[in-house]
Amino acid sequence: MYQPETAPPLSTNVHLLRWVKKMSLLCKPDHIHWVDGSQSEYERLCDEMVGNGTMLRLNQDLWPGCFLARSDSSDVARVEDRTFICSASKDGAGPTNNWMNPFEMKKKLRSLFNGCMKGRTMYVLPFCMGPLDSPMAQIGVQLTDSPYAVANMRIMARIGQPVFDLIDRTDKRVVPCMHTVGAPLGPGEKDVPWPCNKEKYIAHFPETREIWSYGSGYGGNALLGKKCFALRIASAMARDEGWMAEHMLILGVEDPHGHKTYVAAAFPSACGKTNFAMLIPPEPFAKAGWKISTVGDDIAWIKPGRDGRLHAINPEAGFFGVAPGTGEKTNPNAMATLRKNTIFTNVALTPEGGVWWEGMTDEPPAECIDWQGKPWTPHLAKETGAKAAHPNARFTAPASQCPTIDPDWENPAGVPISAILFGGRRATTMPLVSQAFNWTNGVYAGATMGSETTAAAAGTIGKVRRDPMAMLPFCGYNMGDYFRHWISMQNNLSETPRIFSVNWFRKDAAGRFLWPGFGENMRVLKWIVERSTGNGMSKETPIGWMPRYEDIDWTGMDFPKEKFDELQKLDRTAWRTEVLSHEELFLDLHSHLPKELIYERELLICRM
Ligand code: SAT
Ligand code: MN
Repeated sequence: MYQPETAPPLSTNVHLLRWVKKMSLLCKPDHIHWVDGSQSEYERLCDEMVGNGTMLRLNQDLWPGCFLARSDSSDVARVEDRTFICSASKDGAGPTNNWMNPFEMKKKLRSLFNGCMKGRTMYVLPFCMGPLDSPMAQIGVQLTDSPYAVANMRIMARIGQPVFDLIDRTDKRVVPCMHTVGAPLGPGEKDVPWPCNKEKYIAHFPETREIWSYGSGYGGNALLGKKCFALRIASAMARDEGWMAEHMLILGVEDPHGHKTYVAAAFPSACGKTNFAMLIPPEPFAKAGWKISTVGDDIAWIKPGRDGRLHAINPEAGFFGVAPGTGEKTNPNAMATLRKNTIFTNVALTPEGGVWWEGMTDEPPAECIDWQGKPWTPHLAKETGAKAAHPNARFTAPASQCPTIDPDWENPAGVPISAILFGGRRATTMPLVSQAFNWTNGVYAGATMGSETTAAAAGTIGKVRRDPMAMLPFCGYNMGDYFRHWISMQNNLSETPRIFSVNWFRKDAAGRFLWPGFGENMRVLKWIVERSTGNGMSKETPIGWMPRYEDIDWTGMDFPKEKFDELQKLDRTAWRTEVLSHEELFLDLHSHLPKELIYERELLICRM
């Protein structure tokens, strides 16, 4: 008779106990471990992973509490073509999602999960998205055979005994999350450092609020609280309950009078959300008293408050940031955040037992071990183009370690949002900044957002695709209904945030970036805050309100007007193509598209 070895459960909830029993009979792990979330448990898990080669302990004098994990070279990013929204009807998932009939998918998964944890430990990992005491928080329990996922989730979410207690004490609904790397071990079989399976399924059941993930141990495929729960499942919950789950950072802007304005911004994966959330104002701004604080860098849950405004929490407790490109010059706050207690994945290892990645320092180390464990030198890089770190290499670091973390980042009521930004990575067409005429016009801007693809997802890089609200890979239901939900949010508000489009990535004819970005984005942010609080100047254009040259604070920066004009230029030929590609998205979504957006498009064409 199959009988896993198990310590006493840490919860008394009968539904939970029954489910864990049922799932263990399916997955057949050798052991069951109830995760208490303690430091000693974390250390034991890390020791075990160091023991079997999943992680390396970094030089503890240089990188206290830090580890390096190297994934299998086939398991390095989210797999969008293996991600499924299994709603009852195909129409419910809509044309932008992969769909499979939920019964068929369950059947498939039940056969894949049968015995999938043999020779391994099944961790019962309770997690809370959002501060434990927040009415906006949501609970999940992830059953996983990946200790790496458990360790990362401990940084990314509130986990362990306090969450079991919450489950026992309240009747809050729990989202069941099944996860396996899909690599059972035969008796006596030796494990590999990064077990995973060629076959992958990241399946979501929005009606029954379930997640099943098979075959991958990486990032959003495996840390199920993040994209799977906090975006795909939560977006469906939010639609039903009148709130919003968005792929947005949240930051605070404090002006020299001490007045604080909170801004949420949607950018696709690997387009600089973390850098923007931790922005350091240019010297003259800092001197004058402008301060930026960080609430979150990836996900925002937003809800109308009793005051008729939108309030947002960050459901996460850590940052799962892109390492390459992060350095003292580009993001010193992120560098300070990841100095200790951080798990690095797929970065390079230096001879002193530290980490390195492209863009961390100007000078690469003379030699290091690359993300796949092979020797790497700058010379080799020059000859073969080999990267020391994988382009989607990540750091998992506690948000509490961020020097600019906002004092209200764990406020259970969230922070009030005054402005929403939509931004893509676009070499052409899109200006540095413009403001939508009103809420519906802003929803149109977000809905038609485009961006060049990045290494955050497996597949082609650098191709412009429509990525509505940066939610294309993360919306758990029909995108047309999602737009309708956005428009209807206005009905429950007495004051809507102002909506802006930004693009830090426009290039000139020679392919050079027109805008330096990073700290200088503060100048754009200042204009945005002024516009949102009612006293900023601008001019009207066919695509929205735009700052004139003199409306931007150029103190301490030599940026000629001609260059600004090029950056803000409305190229009519390019916009013609742009509007046609809006049409393509709209054709795909036609049966669910709100009328408002069709009218917005007509108006835009008339203005052009
Ligand atoms: O791997 S994740 O999905 O968590 C990161 C991202 O793509 O934004
Ligand atoms: Mn993201």
